[in-house]
Amino acid sequence: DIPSYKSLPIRSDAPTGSAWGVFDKDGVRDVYGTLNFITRKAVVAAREEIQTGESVVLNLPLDEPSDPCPGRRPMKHEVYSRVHGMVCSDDDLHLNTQSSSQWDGLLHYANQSLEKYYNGVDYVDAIESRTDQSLGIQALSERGGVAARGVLLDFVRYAGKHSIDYDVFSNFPISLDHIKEMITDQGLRICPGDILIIRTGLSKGIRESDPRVKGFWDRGTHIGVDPTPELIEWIWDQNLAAVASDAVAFECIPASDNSRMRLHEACLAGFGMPIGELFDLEALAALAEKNQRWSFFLTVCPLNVRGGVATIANTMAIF
Ligand code: UVW
Repeated sequence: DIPSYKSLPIRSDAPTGSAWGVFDKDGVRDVYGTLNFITRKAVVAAREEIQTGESVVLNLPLDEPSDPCPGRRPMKHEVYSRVHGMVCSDDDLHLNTQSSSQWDGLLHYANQSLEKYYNGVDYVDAIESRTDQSLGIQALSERGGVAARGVLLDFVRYAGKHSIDYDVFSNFPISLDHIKEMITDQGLRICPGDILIIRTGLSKGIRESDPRVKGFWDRGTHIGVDPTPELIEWIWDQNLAAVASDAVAFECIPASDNSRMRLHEACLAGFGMPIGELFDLEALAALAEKNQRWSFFLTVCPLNVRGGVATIANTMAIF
């Protein structure tokens, strides 16, 4: 009995197209959003995806990209040697959770006019006074982490096949039609509770130290899906648990209508759907191509930080 996008919202105080209240149970306000689509049955079914036993980690090295989004400090790593006077070492990490491969949690982006997060949690309570940490990233650990079926749509492969010439350092918009055609081309089916991953090719540029990675923040144009109303409706109606890509923000910036971050507002604040960004999809794509299979078992073990806004990706795919 999940309402279709056209039936949203179900609460009169909720923004247009939001899922506030959809997953509440017995008067208890939900904090897991679309992760509720990953039922136990869906996890058990997803184990069918494990066939060869090959696994691949989707995290970039934590110090990549070396030039993170402005305002985000790159990771600092210090090693302490001869701790306690023994041949024994510790290390300290100072990092912004969004400077490398990451999952945006539900406290990352609010509905901008209401200044409220998913399910109506208020910005002041969650971030300024810290009196309501219910949507913090710790919630993912409390629910037992994330294990699900993952599907990869490989736009690099698709563009090669269809002779689409695109610049991965521009705001090239990946459209809903592209997505549907990739699903057909790759012989995929999308199931409720799936985590949908789109490879744009940006992680190839980052891994290969493409000089254009430096300064791409100054250019301010970022590849990703074009967040049209039709695309947002499609994402909800697939009952996806989460979306991710190797792009900076999953959505292109600016979008084809010049808007910015509309998908962040719709997914994070509206649906309660985590967004994965800056994933390293190169080894995943190679393995998928070798096996000619673009679905896999996916696990995420998020940082357990009370009231945290995001987490380093800690994501792994198993074929
Ligand atoms: C951008 O950096 C543009 O996106 P996010 O804040 O989600 O990382």
